[in-house]
Amino acid sequence: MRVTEPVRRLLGFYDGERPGVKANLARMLLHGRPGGTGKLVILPVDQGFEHGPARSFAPNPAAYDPHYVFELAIDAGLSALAAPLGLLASGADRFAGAIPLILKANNANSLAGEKDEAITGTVRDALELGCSAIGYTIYPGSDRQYEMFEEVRAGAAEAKASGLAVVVWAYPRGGPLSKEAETALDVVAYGAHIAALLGAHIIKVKPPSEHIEQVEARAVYKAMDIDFSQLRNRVSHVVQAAFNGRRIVVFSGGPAKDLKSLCEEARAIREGGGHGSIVGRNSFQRPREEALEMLDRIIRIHLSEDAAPEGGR
Ligand code: FBP
Repeated sequence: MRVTEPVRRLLGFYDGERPGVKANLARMLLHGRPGGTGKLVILPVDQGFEHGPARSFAPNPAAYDPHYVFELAIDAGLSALAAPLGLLASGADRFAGAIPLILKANNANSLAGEKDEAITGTVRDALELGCSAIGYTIYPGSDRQYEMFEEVRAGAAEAKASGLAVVVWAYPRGGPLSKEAETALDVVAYGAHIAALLGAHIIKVKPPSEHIEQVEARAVYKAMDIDFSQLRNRVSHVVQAAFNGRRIVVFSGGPAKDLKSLCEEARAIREGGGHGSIVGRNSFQRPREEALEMLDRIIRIHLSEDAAPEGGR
């Protein structure tokens, strides 16, 4: 596919970045059904690591098979598949060239008390697997946040020097942050901004709630009369926090929800200027045909091909 204007514009935001990195960003931005529009729809499958196999795959046992998730991402026409080393390694050869890959290179597990991340993949692994990008989670606010920032800085520097794009899952949690605070608007925007400052090309966040956690931030939102009543306004605010839209921001799907809620969320992401969706559990926990239909709806929304209102299924 030719490099389209929306993709050229996005690549232009990464002033001074290495050509190899830009080529890999373009590879994802030009792939699949969203290809060329400046939007990304990505399948992340690291929940087996993060939450455990049964919690992740028992609702749709076919998804225990890594080849199933490769095929789901390919058949849905997605932009990329993001997963830890072992999962990618099990399909990277058979599906070589069929879908851009993002190596999720650090992982937590829910057997531990405080969530923390171990480095589980290297830049060399990503290159050997033919990945376009490497991805890291950060937990701003956690007791280990500063070490995590240093790990990501080091990993990102090596990735960029090797021509790989860098994706950061910006998930504030731990330390003094309550569950409610993890998705507070000011906290999500703060996490996205930290990810941008750490050098992320693509930033993944959870859709922000109306809650404002920090007292000091609450005063500013009030004084500046920032409208955060609707999800689309909150999405705009987070995109603004990511260098005023100069970094690609995608929003995660979260635990299982109905199609209507997913579509409403995708529409708010589009209206707020978000660059797309990264939907894991809601994709691979549904039976394949239902997942394909759901992903088709989400893609059509991001591509503004969703003229008819949702039927409420
Ligand atoms: P989901 O769409 O399943 O929420 O996937 C997005 C994701 O970021 C995964 O990559 C990750 O495993 C998971 O969310 C983490 O979720 P949580 O923060 O709730 O543990």
